[in-house]
Amino acid sequence: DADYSSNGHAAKRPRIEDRTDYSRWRMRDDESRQTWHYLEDDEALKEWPQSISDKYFLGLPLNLPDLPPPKSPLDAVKNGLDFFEKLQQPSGHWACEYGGPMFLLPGVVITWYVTKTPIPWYYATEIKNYLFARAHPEDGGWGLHIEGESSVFGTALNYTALRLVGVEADHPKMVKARATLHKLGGATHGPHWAKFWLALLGVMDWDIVNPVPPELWLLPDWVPTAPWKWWIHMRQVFLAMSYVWSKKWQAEETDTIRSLRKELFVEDWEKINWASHRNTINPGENYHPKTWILNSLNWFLVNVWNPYFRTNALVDKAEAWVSELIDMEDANTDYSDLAPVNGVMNYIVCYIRDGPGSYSVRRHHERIEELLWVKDEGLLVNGTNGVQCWDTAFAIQAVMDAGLTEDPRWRPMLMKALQYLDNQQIRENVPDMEKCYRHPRKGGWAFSNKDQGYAVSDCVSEALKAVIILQRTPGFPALVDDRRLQDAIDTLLTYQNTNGSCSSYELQRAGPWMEALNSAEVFGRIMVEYEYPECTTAVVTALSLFHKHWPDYRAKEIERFIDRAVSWIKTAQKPEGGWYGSWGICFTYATMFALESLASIGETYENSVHSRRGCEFLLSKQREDGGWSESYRACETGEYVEHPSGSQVVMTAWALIGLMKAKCPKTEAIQKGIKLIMQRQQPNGEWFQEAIEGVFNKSCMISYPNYKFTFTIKALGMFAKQYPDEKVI
Ligand code: LAN
Repeated sequence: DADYSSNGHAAKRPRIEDRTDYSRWRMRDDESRQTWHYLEDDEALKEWPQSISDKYFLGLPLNLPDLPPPKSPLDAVKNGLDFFEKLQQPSGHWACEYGGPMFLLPGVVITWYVTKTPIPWYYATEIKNYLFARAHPEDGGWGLHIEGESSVFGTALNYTALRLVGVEADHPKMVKARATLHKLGGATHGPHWAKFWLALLGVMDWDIVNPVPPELWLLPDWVPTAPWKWWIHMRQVFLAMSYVWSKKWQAEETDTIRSLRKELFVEDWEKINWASHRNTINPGENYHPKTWILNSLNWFLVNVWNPYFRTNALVDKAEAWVSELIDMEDANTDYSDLAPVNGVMNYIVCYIRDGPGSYSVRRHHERIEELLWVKDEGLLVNGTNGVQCWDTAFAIQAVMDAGLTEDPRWRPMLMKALQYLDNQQIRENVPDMEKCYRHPRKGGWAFSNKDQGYAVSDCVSEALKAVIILQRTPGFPALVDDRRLQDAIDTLLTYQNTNGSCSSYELQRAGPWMEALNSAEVFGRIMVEYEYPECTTAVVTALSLFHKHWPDYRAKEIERFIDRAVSWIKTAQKPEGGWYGSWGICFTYATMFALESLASIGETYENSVHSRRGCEFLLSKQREDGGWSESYRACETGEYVEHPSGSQVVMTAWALIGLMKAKCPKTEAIQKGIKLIMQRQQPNGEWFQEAIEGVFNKSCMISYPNYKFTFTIKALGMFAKQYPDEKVI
């Protein structure tokens, strides 16, 4: 084979077909570890039939009967639940695709390639199909996320991924993508992370990569810029990246790599002055330009530090400490790691350090399987190892909001969901948590599952609410006992920043000035924890609910926490009346939460200016057809922007929930929105996927496919409860 190098490169180019046989794919739910399997053997097909949810994820026909047409919002809720129930997994959680970002799949493919991991033909085939399906319809390139414009980051990396899985350079779609890449300046115009991946692959020289010195981890903890104070995603990515950068490690050269050197650049590869392109970037994707401070620091590192001060002894010491922190991250997550970026980079570190065949490499390999997702368009890489605890908590709460938790019809589904959350509670803090700078997590829940094991303020809160709601419903056992609920509260109480707000994984450890060191170029607000109305509200409502049922446990602290948190929410309101959202798009999402926070202390439309202004803001954005449709652009610009494709059910549900929480008296407006959600429901109870719902780091969008069930059902259910006499058909 042409791609076998002289000494036998194992990453032999996989066979690549038109498509796989979709009736052969299955998703296994092993206590919420989700892996996709392609059954090539006909016997296995019989033993392991495709489930309805498999078919749904794959876009195969479900042939479900039509349900009785809803006569009221509550009927619509029941039809919705009827469908959604079918997607529940054996372990009790809900699964889904978690795509959107377009820089994760190339990371996985490059990691497989440089570690000489064979890529099965059915992966290769469906990766090709996914990337072709997601190429920009006009220019054939790829952007930062599925709805974004083509960029060098997206195009250079996804083009590379396609070549590594075996697509030929002269394929018409590749020719088109290459033309777009060249028009954008070629791979030299990519951001830092693109340069890192391509240097690792040996398509670029390491001189083009701005420094990622592991020595930074040797700074004493009191230094204001010490990496332990960074947002956890940044510091974990930086950690693994710094090890690889320090080693200047490169993959073994192959024909494909040699060929990529000709394909990805506008200039002659041999003539490129790599160092001169360290700061070159396509202006269209320079979302957060590097500051003069960072540029000066980089200059200093390259010209003074590296040649004169970076002694071998120092490098060894830094690499050893970084390596130890990586081991702690791997151990604390059993190699799942925080997210797919540091996950694959830790994999590479283990490969370089421990060698092929080592336990760490094999375990990383297994864990990567949990990131892959197969859908009608092909195979993609999810943003996390799932959305299990998060979606399950919202599913339970939606049933509660509709007043259906006591209905025996939904008991088996809810029981399984409760058992799932019971199994997934994190029971202990990580060992040596101070040493590896981890926040307390005992009693908490992660966004995905316990294996990953990172408690997040709002994930703990939403799961805790769901558990309390069910355990206080007649007919449900108290699986999570009081002590464990108190553990969750103890952890939640550690999440308040000095100004009363809550962040995501940790407290704010440094101020936003740290953004001066943001070297990623394509993301904003990544260097430290910020204050989030979404997370703050989740914690407030969880504490209130707990306090109602256990009024004696740490009562004073809980009351003070809530007080300070809601005061902060008020200060975060924008002059237009809305709140900026960091994890969902955008003002609609955060305003829903903020209005709920206010309502939790009795502040609603009638008695609070904040609540009223929030409602008026939402009402001013309602469209003719009764729906809402904010665009992801709002996250980038900080201004409300309409989505060109019209009203969206998820966003409409968010706005309605906010209005109903605030007891907004404009019933007609609410009714109109409810009507839109009902009209969009299909005869089998489902809603179709519309525009992307979620966001992170201001510029990158991410899909939450289950929101079209959980939030629509919640909105309809709340309406049914608040206006029991309104029919709306
Ligand atoms: C997530 C997903 C969940 C999300 C919520 C719980 C919804 C939020 O309220 C708090 C933050 C959190 C946990 C979150 C943080 C950033 C994540 C992990 C993601 C958006 C999913 C993917 C993203 C991660 C950073 C992707 C990797 C990219 C890097 C820039 C490192």
